Amino acid sequence: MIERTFVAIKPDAVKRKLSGKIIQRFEDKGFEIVELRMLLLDDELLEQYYGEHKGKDFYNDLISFMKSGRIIAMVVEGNDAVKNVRTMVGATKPWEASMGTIRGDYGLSTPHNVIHASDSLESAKREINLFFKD
Ligand code: DGI
Repeated sequence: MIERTFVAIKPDAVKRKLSGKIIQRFEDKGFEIVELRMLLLDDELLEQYYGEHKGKDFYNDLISFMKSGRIIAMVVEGNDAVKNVRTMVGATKPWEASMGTIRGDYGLSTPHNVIHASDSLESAKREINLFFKD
């Protein structure tokens, strides 16, 4: 089924100039980038985005990392996009992510895990609304 999912290239990857390569991987796989914007996140947006992790020991680290530079927010469309994009992204902890996945190939530590992708169709809808309200 054709779906849309939300993807964010995180500040570490933007700073390391990996954005082009990452976008290329989605296009090479056959996905369509249907929305794209570069932005600096503020506390209000981050609280809505990562609110589910509030109170966890890594939360403050995660928030300051996500504010440390610009991100690239994208809507990616294609066959079973939520599941297939998560497979391309790999495990949350990049040292556990398989080689050949984006985190496996480009990441080494948390919170610097290169990329975010929605984990369900409901999260995708919520995150797309959050980042592409207009
Ligand atoms: O959907 P994911 O990004 O794979 O994972 P998530 O939604 O559970 O967590 C969001 C981000 O929070 C994740 O990309 C990195 C960070 N995080 C999650 N679990 C841990 C973590 N950071 C640390 N340091 N330790 C964790 O256990």
